[in-house]
Amino acid sequence: MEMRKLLSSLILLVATLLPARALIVTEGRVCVSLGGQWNYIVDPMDTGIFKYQMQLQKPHKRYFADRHFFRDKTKLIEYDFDNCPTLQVPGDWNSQNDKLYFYEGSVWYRRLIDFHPVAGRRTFLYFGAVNYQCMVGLNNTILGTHKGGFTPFWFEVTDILKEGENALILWVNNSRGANEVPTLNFDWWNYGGITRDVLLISVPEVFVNDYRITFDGSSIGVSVHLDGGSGNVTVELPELGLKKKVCAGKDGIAEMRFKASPERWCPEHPKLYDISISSAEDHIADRVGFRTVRTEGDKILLNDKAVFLKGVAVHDENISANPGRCRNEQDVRGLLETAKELGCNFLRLAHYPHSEQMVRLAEEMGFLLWEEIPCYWNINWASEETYANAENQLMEMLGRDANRAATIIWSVANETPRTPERLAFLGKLIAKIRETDPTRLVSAAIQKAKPDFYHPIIEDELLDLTDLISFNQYIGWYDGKPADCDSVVWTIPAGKPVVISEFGGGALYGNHGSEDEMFTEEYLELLYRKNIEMICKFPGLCGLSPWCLKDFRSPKRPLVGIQDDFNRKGLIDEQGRHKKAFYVVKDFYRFSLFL
Ligand code: GCB
Repeated sequence: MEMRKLLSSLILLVATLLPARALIVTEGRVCVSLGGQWNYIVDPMDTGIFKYQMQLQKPHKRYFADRHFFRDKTKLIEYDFDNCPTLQVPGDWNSQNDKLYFYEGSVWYRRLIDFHPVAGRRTFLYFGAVNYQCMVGLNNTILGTHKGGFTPFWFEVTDILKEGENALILWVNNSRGANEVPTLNFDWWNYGGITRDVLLISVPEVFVNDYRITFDGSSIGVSVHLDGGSGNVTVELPELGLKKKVCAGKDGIAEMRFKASPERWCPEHPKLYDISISSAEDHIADRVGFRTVRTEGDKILLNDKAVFLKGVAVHDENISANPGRCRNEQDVRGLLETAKELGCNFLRLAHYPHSEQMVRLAEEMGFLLWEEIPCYWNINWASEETYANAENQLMEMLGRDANRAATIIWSVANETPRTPERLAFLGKLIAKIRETDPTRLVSAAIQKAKPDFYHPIIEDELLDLTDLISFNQYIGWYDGKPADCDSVVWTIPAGKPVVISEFGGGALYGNHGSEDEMFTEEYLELLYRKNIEMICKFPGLCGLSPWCLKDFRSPKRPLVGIQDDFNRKGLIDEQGRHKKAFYVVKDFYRFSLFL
């Protein structure tokens, strides 16, 4: 079998064996961050994988075998981690070394860990995200592999870590692939590397690894999962005066329900309560909000009241804070503060799962969230492997953010073609969400049907399966001129809430000129005025997320002097400077003009 295929089936196998449960990272966890400077080796020819005759060898034995092996026993004399440069982890490689700006391929990372085992404790190695796929080795053992660049995964390493020095080695590869999720073609920077936190988590033999909390309007349900055994579990919500002790069954699950009428979480009042969960030896704590969300006809009801989603779409990139992917809370805070200034109560976290820090901080600051996986444009709908990968990414996102009140929408796809294969694929993902999490709304950003320009039609079988009618449209940019917004007549299905998941255009900050000239701030300002006027007439309109908050890097945008590798559809530029269009949206949100 061809080497890539073998590697990819190995990766898939491990991915499907990952536990369905999340490993919740929250207060009370004893964590050591492995962040910092990691040695790295760029390996564009995958020398660590192939023998010189390109046959598959036992995966990466030489590379996972510590520096001593490296130095003394291999012929790979060129590959010496000890004298290699370093990269900051978390952090993508493209923004840390000019030579890696466009790099898509393999990089080896090594981090030496000084470890002292404690009797009776288990240790997990946790990765917030690694883009796109990786193989992880500790000392001489391959722990496993992971695919999908935006969701967390972990390995138990209790029996592998040893007293003293340990070598953690990762093979990370961000090559795009036709069968991958996302696929070959997408409009954002393919930042590679260990982009989110790496943690060593220490827990007792039997520990609380996951819990799920739900609220139905009159009672709170809590399901706790113990790993490693069973025993009593105590859940307490002190501010609500609630406390219960339940014995977990053999499966480690303890379920309980509390009658309660907590203050509701909502954007104007993002109230969070402390929750504490204890077992005989373990204790974790978290902050949780309580709200209900559902649709009724063409309304979205948050806590039984109609809500209008004043949104904006955001990428996980804040170049004025830090080049490349956001690395920490500081980086995402900047994005959220700008969205607040814009007057938003809603964010579309595009086009892949953002960091847990983003989701948690957004919740504290009172944003409703749309979260999505990168089934973007035209992935391989017919492939079972591609499906398994997409479902795995979906489940990892759902697991990580299951307890976030802010998240009200799971979205499965963006601008995908209307084919039977794609309908079957996305239909299956939607069924999986309904089965795993019936408490939230399901959506997908669709496209208008290829129409007569003046009579766009929203028509897609997928809309029978989603809770919202969400679509992207670019009248005034890819389609016609801003003034055309006055004359197009839309046909949009009735009966469900309509959320415009994208509209917008490009402008270079500071590029002033006539309203007719593309890429000027004046053109974009007019485009926004006209689009908002048009959109506000859509029956059933419940919200919008203009594309997008901030100019973002994209290799698809080379126009010299204007784009220079940035998609210029931000309301602010990459330095944070506000374009005129920002104020159009801000006024619209503040005064609810046209609504
Ligand atoms: C879209 C995509 C988005 C692109 C945007 C654009 O429809 O969903 O990812 O970045 O258009 O700028 O063309």
